[in-house]
Amino acid sequence: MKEKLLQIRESATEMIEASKTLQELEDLRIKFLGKKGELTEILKGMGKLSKEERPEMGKVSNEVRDHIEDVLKSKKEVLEADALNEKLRSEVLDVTMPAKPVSVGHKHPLMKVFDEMIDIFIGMGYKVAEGPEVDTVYNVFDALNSPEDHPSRSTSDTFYFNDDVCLRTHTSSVQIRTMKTRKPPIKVISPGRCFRFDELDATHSPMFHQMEGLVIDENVTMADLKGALDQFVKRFFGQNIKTKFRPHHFPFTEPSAEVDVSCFKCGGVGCKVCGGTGWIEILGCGMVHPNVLEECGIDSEKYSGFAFGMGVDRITMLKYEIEDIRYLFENDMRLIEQF
Ligand code: 2U9
Repeated sequence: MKEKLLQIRESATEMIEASKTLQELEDLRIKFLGKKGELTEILKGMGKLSKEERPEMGKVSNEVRDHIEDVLKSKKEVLEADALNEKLRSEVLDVTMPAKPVSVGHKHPLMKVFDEMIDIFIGMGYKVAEGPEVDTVYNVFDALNSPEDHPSRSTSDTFYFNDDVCLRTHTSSVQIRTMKTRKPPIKVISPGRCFRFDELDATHSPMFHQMEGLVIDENVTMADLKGALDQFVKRFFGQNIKTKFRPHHFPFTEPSAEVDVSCFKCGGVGCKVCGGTGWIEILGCGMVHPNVLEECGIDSEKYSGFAFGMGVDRITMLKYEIEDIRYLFENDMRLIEQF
């Protein structure tokens, strides 16, 4: 029995020393010290020994078990230390390595133009007014002095939810809401999305973007309107840009005008951007119609005002020479990243 114990001690020591992983070590612990382990099996035979042999064999078997446990423990410490060193080596972080580029994204050209316009008008003392894209027919048409039979009211031009509610066709509805909730002086711009029943093609989209402005105070004149818009144009397109006011008609303004700017691409000589005319139509404007003032509870004898409106998609396409409005809505990064 003693020879067997010593033979187990030797083979266990060899196999433990040769083990490479913690699992191998655990398997060897079970092989030798487990319930059905080789040492445990030997110890089960102790009962067959004579009374004289038992103390000696018991001492030897305890020494063998203690030795195997010691060898297992120290080997386990070695393997754990190796595993930790390997983990630390594999996870080493070289802080001098260049950082992975983080793609930050890119502002859409429409939003760049909106931000530029808003900055200019805020710099001129305007506040930004916002309102719902779904609004009442009253706010979109009636309060703006729009005749009942005006073509813009037809279902072929406007998206209706019912007879009284539609998608706004301009942000003028926001100006109406502002005039009904604030007392003059009023000096606001209303940027936002608008909707018209148009077929999508290179120059039309059922959803488009507008920037409107409204100034209401005492003694506001057409000179104030011309001065304000000339300043906006010079700050947006360049100080050398000229403006031309052409008489026009809108139901909500009287007198009304359309404003052309000298071509910012060719300086007025004539090119593809301005269609060879040297001038580009940019916006519409006029003095707020007295009916609109009165409809909003503003005394048209005491107050006057001007308003203007421009299509931001069109201006963005002109500024960046984008030939098809649909490019603005496809979110193709090859376009967006160019500006
Ligand atoms: C109120 C009173 C008057 C806003 C105005 C225009 C002229 C104009 C168009 C430009 C291109 C719409 O996007 S577009 O198709 N707009 O020409 N808009 S005056 O007049 C107002 C607005 C609100 C209370």
